[in-house]
Amino acid sequence: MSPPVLDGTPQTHDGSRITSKSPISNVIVSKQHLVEPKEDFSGNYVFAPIREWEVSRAMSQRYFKDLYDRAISDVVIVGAGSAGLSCAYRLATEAPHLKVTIIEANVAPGGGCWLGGQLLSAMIVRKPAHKLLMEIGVPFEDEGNYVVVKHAALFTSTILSKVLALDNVKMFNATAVEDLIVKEDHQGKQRIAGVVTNWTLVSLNHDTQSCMDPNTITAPLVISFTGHDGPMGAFCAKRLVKSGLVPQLGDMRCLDMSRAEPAIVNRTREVYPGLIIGGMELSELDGANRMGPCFSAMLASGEKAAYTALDIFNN
Ligand code: 48N
Repeated sequence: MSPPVLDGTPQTHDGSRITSKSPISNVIVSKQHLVEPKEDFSGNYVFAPIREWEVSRAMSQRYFKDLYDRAISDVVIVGAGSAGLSCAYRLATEAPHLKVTIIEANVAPGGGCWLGGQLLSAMIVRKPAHKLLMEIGVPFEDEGNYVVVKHAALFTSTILSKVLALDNVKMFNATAVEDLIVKEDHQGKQRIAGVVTNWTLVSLNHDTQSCMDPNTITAPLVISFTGHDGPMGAFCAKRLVKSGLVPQLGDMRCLDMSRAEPAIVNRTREVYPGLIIGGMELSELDGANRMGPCFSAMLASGEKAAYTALDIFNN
């Protein structure tokens, strides 16, 4: 066996060089020489060998295949907070044939649901919204009219793991929707037909660098849950107003937990042809009250939006 090449040239496991001209079979050779890794924690822990370019290719091959594949999606969900994730779970499980693509601006999906109110950890969910917790297996304390999840992150990490495990869901986090695609349908009526995207760090720096043009994802239906605060809160609602597609924002009203929660769930709807808005973003569009540290309406609004989308696709 020739000595390992130390000049950084990629090589197969048995030391022969790999160059960009190497036949793919050379690369596959390295897989056939799998080292049996030893889990010896006494100081002889051995990993199976890997090359840097294998890691790079393994990541980029999958990411760009997903980006290519999801350039045409069936549904784009904007925002992976509690409402967006509840919608993604319900829609993607009810309709496994639909290509559901989630666009989340933060590196960490979850929105405001990693904690309860005022950075306290417990999460309150009023019945009957707690049924989703039971379905996805989130334990809670039953307090009669409501339940308490001991840590909001337990809900968010659980639903995130369920959503990301679904074959028909792809999520692009650290990616922002920075505009909507608008098309005329066959009757000459305008409708939303997809989203305009960029990596979030680019979207937040358009005034530091010019001409960082965006990408697009085409879809017959967009469902937006971009929340009411944060750097891009209520994004799609504001975009509708700025582009003259709806007259004005209603602006979120003061806190009234009892009134706010049913209002947001019952009014989650297709606010413009091709665009459903739910969660706290809807409070900004409609002028609904806020509910504060109660997540019941987020879960139920997400599910309502999913069923609304299914009705649209089935009619
Ligand atoms: O958690 P949020 O902010 O939004 P919701 O509607 O899922 O849940 C709202 C809830 O957390 C509350 O605000 C509670 C109930 N409080 C009520 C009250 O009275 O204060 O998640 C929105 C997500 C975030 O992860 C953002 O990063 C993301 O949307 N986002 C975007 N993602 C992509 N492109 C964008 N333009 C964009 N804007 C926001």
